[in-house]
Amino acid sequence: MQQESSSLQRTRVEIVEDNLDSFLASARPAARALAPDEPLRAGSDLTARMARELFEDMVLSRALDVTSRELKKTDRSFYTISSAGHELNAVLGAQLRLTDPCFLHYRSGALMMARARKLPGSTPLFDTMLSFCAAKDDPIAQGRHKVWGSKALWVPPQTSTIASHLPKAMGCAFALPLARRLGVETGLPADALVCCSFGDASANHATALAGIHASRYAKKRGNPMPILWVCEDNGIGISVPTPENWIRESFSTLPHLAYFAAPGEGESGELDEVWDVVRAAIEHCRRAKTPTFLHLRTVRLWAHAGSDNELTYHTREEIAAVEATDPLLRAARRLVETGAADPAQLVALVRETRARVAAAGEEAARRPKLATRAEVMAPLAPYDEAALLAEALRPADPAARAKHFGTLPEQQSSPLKRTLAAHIDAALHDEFLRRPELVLFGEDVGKKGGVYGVTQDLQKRFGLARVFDTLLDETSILGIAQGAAHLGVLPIPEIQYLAYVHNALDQLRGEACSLSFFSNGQFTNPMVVRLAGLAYQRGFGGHFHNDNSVGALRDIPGLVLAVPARGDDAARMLRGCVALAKACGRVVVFLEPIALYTERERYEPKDDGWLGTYPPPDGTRASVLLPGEVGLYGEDNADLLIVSYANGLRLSLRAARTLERAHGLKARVLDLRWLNPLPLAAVRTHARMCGGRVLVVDECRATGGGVADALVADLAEHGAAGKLASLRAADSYVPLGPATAAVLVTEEQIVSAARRFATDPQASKSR
Ligand SMILES: Cc1ncc(C[n+]2csc(CCOP(=O)(O)OP(=O)(O)O)c2C)c(N)n1
Ligand SMILES: [Mg+2]
Repeated sequence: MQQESSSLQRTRVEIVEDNLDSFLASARPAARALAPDEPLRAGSDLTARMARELFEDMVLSRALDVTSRELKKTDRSFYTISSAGHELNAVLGAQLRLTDPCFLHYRSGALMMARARKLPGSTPLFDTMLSFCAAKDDPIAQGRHKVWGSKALWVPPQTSTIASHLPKAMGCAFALPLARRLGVETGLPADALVCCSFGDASANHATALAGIHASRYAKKRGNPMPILWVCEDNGIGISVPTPENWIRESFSTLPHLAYFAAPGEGESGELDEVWDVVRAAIEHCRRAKTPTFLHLRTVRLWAHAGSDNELTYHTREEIAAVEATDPLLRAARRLVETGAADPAQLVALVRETRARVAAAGEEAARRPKLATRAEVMAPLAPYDEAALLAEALRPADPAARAKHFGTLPEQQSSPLKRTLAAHIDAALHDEFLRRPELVLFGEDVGKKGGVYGVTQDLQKRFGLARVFDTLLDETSILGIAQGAAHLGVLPIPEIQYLAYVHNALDQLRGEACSLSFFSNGQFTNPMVVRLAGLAYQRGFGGHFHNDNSVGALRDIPGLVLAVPARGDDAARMLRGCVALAKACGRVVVFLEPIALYTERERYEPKDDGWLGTYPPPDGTRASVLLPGEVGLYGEDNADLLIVSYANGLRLSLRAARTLERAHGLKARVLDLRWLNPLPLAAVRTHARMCGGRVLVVDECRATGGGVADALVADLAEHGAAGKLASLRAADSYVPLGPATAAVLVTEEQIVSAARRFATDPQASKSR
């Protein structure tokens, strides 16, 4: 089957190449050659010179596809999804500016070739070959993935997840005017637009629809939204045909979305006609700053990828019929018949280009690949401690603080002792004061200040541009965050509940956190995602407001997960998180335990032991907490170490007091604070000090949803001397009402588990 497939592909590649060659060999020059600046047709903007350049870019893209497939036969290239049949997108590459950011479909080879032409000295041919060959010298991804991307060309790399780039492209368009308003230097002119291309099957994807919809919504709300959506419609997604006219019917009559079709109705689809429609679409989008949908008709040659045997879903006749409409063939015919080029000129161009690309392919295939784990992972989780500390410890301006707060939060007698929620609010005010590039947005964050009113006055104090409500769509919220971050805005997107981040998780997992990896650190989308979550809310509940699983966040490579339990910690950790995003470009999730937002009591009713005094951003090291820095309660050399976080920390502290008072057992309690990466070194150190006797109290799910697995395994593997045990929540959704307690970890369980240490001979042996 594989054999048949590859021989089929070779044959089809040859047939398509032969079609072009035979046409050019037999074509006759036009009666009159066009002057270089003459248009191909009266009224068209496409001149002979530009048409020849376009054709060259199209041929170059095609030759890259052919060479990659050739090299694949000897396992020297690793990617055979081609741009073949889509080369008309070169027209976009030629007409967009280098200052129009582009988020591109994977069949954008010709667009990239045409775009690179605008940047003297760029080497798109060789760069692409390096990428096909997964060579370390690949300038965008070092071979980590075959992507279209270039820092110099303002093309952030996209992942293979179809449609997942539309929300961030929308976010980038949204943030263009925002950045200007905030005074963030983007290097882009006031009339820049964002181009985002995708396939026709991808246009059905929820994520694509989210991005397009959000752009229309923004327009309806009066926001400028200069985004050019380009659907490269080849009529098929792998093997499933898109119904006739589906794209036009779906997108041509939507409010707040201008629609352009290339070729338009009644047009024959000639290069110059496509050129003129594309020009009109770009001009409209740029001038009106409005979402604009360009429906670009293409065909797909040579199946979905080299490994796809098209004969399983198309007949040979159907395949040949599509090949007859090859855009290269049509463009060549148009150039010749209009006199824009001479057939002999084009024959030479095709021959020379193929040879050039083949030679580049041989050279690229010889280049070294990433080899070690360290090399592969180098751009995954950048951490520059010096830069981070410089950013985190930059003292706030006292005058600005005095003006903003009146009485400073650390001095206000009411409330001098603050809740977790009030600390987060004050810390956000401080960060907003000293970072003009900071914005916060999400559902209900404006007047309401988030569902729990944590940031109730933020919008009032910092204005609608910096604190704003979004539409109700988590995918779009995270899309705005990524797009804005691409432009240098520092976003704090807010997701209402932990359970609802799962709704849009791929925007963090597949997209935001992978950007630095797939661009070798050249593109980053720093952000601090505020998330309210975890269980133990009294009187309010059900699973979706008490979600207690962090597994889906913990396994995202490069993601930092911060979980404060107390107010003063939260303020200091938030500073560390914002600095980490700013200085190192990291994606951070700041998970706020809802049940502790307004908690006052540590041990007894009205003891106010869970309140704290606000630590001001005074530039001291103590004003900031960084990943790896844990919290400690009680003396070293205790009978056991209890390791916990968030609600579990408070339960553990209460249990520790009972253990000491009622049972004469001393427990030291360690607050992890950071759940990804886990502060394993600190845990090991403090475990040792307590004779290796460790009880992990994990309020999240037992299997994979929490941290106990990882902590116990790490201690065991590092030769913990004493007994290890853990308490974990059940692998269950959290029910409504009092039944909640049945699945969560309780204080009583902690006391009993700790007491077992005292009676366990194995534990006492090692004391
Ligand atoms: C979210 C997601 N689901 C499935 C896939 C597998 N897949 C890759 S390409 C593709 C078809 C895309 O078709 P279309 O959008 O029309 O683009 P084309 O390849 O035709 O240019 C599919 C299903 C994927 N990459 N991402
Ligand atoms: Mg398609």
